[in-house]
Amino acid sequence: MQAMTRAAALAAGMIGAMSGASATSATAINLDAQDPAGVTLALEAGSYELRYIGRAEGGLYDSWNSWGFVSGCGTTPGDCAAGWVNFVGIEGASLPFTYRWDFMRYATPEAALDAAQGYFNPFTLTLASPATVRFFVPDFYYSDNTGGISLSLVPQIPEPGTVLLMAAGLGALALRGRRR
Ligand SMILES: [Ca+2]
Repeated sequence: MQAMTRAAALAAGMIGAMSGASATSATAINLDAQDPAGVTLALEAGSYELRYIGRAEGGLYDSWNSWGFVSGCGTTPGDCAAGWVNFVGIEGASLPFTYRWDFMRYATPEAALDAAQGYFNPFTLTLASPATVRFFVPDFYYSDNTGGISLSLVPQIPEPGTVLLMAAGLGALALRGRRR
């Protein structure tokens, strides 16, 4: 019984340690919808928290429009024939995903951003090794585009104390396993 309690406490401690990862400085990624190149970042191995940020959060853009106009909107938000989208491409070796988009076309840039923030914020990019990652607006014809996409990228770096605590926890678990 005592062993069970200790194991439970250990597990709780480790979970607490993992969620205690501290956020360091944020990088703003602003993607002009008329620029096919986008933004390329050389990132270290580790986890990064990504968020859609609009103009209200310090970004340059709320969302982008691949047609330069809005048309054919019905009664449901996002069901326009042409409109504002929250589509962003994320390209690199061994990435867990290659884009984010809710597949909708909205009547306003704010509506497309609101939807993206509701669906996706925050999302995590985990790199097993250092990687070059390109963020871009995916399209075929860029000259008719308006707006863009703004993201914030924050590396999730465990504090030194957290790393020690996790190492101690894993060591204790390993010992327990060996004694069985
Ligand atoms: Ca276009």
